[in-house]
Amino acid sequence: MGVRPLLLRAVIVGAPGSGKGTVSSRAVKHFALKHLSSGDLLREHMNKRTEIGIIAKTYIDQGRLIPDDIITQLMLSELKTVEQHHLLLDGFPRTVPQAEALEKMFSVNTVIDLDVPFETIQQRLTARWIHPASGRVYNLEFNPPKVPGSDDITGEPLVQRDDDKPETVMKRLKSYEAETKPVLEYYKRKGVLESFSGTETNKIWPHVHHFLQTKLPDVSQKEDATPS
Ligand code: G5P
Ligand code: MG
Repeated sequence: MGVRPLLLRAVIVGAPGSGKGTVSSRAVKHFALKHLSSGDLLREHMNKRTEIGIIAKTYIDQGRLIPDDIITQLMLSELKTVEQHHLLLDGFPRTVPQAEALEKMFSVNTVIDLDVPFETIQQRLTARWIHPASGRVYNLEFNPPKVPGSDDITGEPLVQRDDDKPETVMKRLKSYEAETKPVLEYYKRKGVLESFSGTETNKIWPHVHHFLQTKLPDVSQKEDATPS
């Protein structure tokens, strides 16, 4: 048997609205990795009104986490289809039991923690618009669509997420404190946690880019690490 190359098993962690999706979409433009977002996957199920989607909606609309067994089963079965690739997981794991279940499948070797103050986040989420089919994310101030209300690539209408209402955002932030902060401790003890602090993704991204370059070659044609 030959020696298997080390596959990147990365997780991006951060409070709701900290920029996980934005940073991930930049990372996939520069590095040959698969991005898997638990939130995007759940929203896909909700749009298709699958059994999981119907259950998920009752939790997401209240700003609560989906029960560990449901989300773990969903994500682990999805991960089996992309096992051979370098991976960037976004939004999973979000509790210590989820992290422990993931570790039974493979060992996470890189954790990118986006440390953004809560006040900054609350402002951002009310200005967020998304293209549901692709998961593309816009922000009216930060990265507005070229045509107001329309997706840049398909021209389809953009929508706001139901869970971006101010009272639901507060609940999501509380759940992050209580349930996801311990995941950071878990990965810190494992020695794989790298934290990036700041209030602007454009300032955080070059550091994340530099860090990822120590793990994988940049396969983009671009000279710099600025967003496109
Ligand atoms: P999600 O979908 O994983 P969250 O709450 O973790 O949801 P969210 O809201 O998707 O995370 P993000 O990906 O961290 O945020 O941030 P983003 O979308 O990139 O950026 C947020 C906004 O800010 C965008 O409009 C962006 O354009 C803008 N922005 C970015 N950078 C800047 C900047 O520098 N300046 C400005 N002005 N704007 C900026 O999960 C949703 C729900 O699914 C369930 C839970 O109920 C969860 O609440 N769920 C799970 N439940 C249990 N276990 C799991 N593992 C689960 N995963 C999902
Ligand atoms: Mg996201």
